[in-house]
This record gives sequence, structure tokens and C-alpha cells, in this order.
Amino acid sequence: MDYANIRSEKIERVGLITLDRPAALNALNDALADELWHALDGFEADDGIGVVVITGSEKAFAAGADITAIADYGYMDAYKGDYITRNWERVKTCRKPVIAAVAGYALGGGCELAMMCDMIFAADTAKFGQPEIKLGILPGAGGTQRLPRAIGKAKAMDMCLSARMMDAAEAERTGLVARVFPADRLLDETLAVARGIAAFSLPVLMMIKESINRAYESSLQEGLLFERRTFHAAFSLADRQEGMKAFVDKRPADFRHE
Ligand code: DAK
Repeated sequence: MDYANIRSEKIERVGLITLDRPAALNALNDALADELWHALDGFEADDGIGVVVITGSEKAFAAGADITAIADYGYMDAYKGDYITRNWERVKTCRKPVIAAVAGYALGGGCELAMMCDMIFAADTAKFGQPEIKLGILPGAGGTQRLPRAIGKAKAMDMCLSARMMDAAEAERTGLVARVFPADRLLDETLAVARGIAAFSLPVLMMIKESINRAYESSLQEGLLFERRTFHAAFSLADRQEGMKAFVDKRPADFRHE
């Protein structure tokens, strides 16, 4: 597939996807969503990839859904066309870790896309917001659900009701963002972290991701049981033997992702 709205590349064991619609501040339309889906499918199927990074430009991660594309939508266009659900949410089902590297605007669907990722690294220029209220709609790709889980009810209400933006420092303080870097270092720093993570055992990374996500979907007891069973399963891995043997031998582990 030739991409017109994203760029996709492999950097060692990291799959890097760059949203690339600069004229519209990476506003998310169907074509971009289809390409993102395709690129994620490819990285998911590729044993040589351990982590995916999604980034945008210096000015915008993504300024939201493409408003010009949906301005004339009626209910039936959205409902029958299964708008958002049809092609936006592949990142949510990705089993490998996905990091959003956000500089500039992450608004509306852009903020929601970043929140679908497993963690967000931000440039000190990043601005997060759910300004849909200004357009006469509400967040529709998870904003009202993921934002309160990330930053609590009070701040989520404030952002969604008032349409105000949150800067990188506040986003880190409130837990929306995992790390903040100077804007000119964002991608290098993110890729360095991603490379480090990707060197660990892929099946264990996937188990950790699945276990942490369980914390949002189950009671503490059920989550702990899931974690324990998964932990037991990890003892079947060659990588588990290698990791412990390497520690005993006082050498770096050489994980084979099996
Ligand atoms: N859509 C389309 N074009 C956009 C855009 C967007 N979201 N954001 C920016 N652009 C375009 C601008 O129109 C402009 O194009 P030209 O005039 O040059 O042709 C170009 O990008 C540069 O933007 P500005 O000239 O406005 O740049 P500024 O630096 O002055 O301002 C800004 C940057 C990000 C503050 C401003 O562009 C802005 O406020 N943009 C809109 C942000 C926004 O409202 N985002 C939320 C979009 S609504 C649904 C589920 C989810 C959603 C919808 C439905 N269902 C389940 C049904 C999601 C909705 C949203 O995300």
C-alpha cells in the first residue's frame, strides 16, 4: 500500500509511524485512518518489531478529526458508516506496546488517538485538549472515558466542558503523559526508550501490556489472578531462562522473543 497521509519505517525493532498531513495539522480523515490501520497491521505481524511509535509533526500530533470531511455528516452517515469504529481503533487492539510521541497540538480525535496508545511521551510544546464542545459535539473516540481514567474526573470535566488546552507540564503532573522532553529531542529520546523496550522479550512485553490493561476491565481480585496466571506462564519461556541465566552469569541477556 502506498501511503499518502502517513510515513512508516522500521528502525531496528521499532516501527515508526509519522502522521503526515501537514496542510491540515494532521487532521484525521478516513484515508489516514485506513493507512494507519494498514501500517499497524504490518508491524503487528512482523516478528522483527517489538514496539510501535506514533508521532506527528513539530506543530501537531493531530488537530483532531478532519472537520471539513465531517461537516456535512448526518446521523446515518456516522451510524451506518460506523464512523470511528470502522477504522480508527486498530491502535487499541494492537498487542505490542505502542508509544505516542506528541509535539504541538493533540486535540479532539488527536488527543483520543494518543490516549489509545499505551503511553504518551510529550515535547514541552505539546498541548492536549478535547475542544469538541466548540463544534457542537462531544468527544466520540474515547475522550470522555479515557481522560477521566488518566487524569481524574475534575480535570476531565474541566477539559471537555470548557475546551481548554492542557500543556505538557500539566499533562505530566496529572498523569496523562509519562515523560516530557525538549521539543528538539522528543523523537530521539522516544526512539531510544522504544529501542530499549523492544530489546526485552516480546512475549513478556505483551503479557505486561495485557495485564496492565486488565486493571481497567476487572476487579482487583480478578486482575491479580490474571497477573498470577500470566506470571506462571512466563516460566515456560526460553527468554525467562535466558534472563535469569544471564543475571547469574553476570552478562547482558540475549532475548530471542520466544
Ligand atoms: N480539521 C480540518 N482542518 C484542520 C483542523 C481539523 N481538525 N485543524 C486545523 N486544520 C487546518 C486549518 O483549517 C488550516 O487550513 P487552511 O486554512 O490553511 O487550509 C490549517 O489546518 C492550519 O490551521 P490554522 O490556520 O487554524 O492553524 P493555527 O495555528 O492558527 O491554529 C489550531 C491551530 C489547532 C488551534 C486550530 O487549527 C484549531 O482549532 N483546529 C481545530 C481543532 C479542533 O477543533 N479539533 C477537534 C476536532 S473535532 C465522532 C468521534 C470523534 C470525533 C468526531 C465524531 N463520532 C463517533 C461521530 C472527533 C472530533 C474531533 O476531533
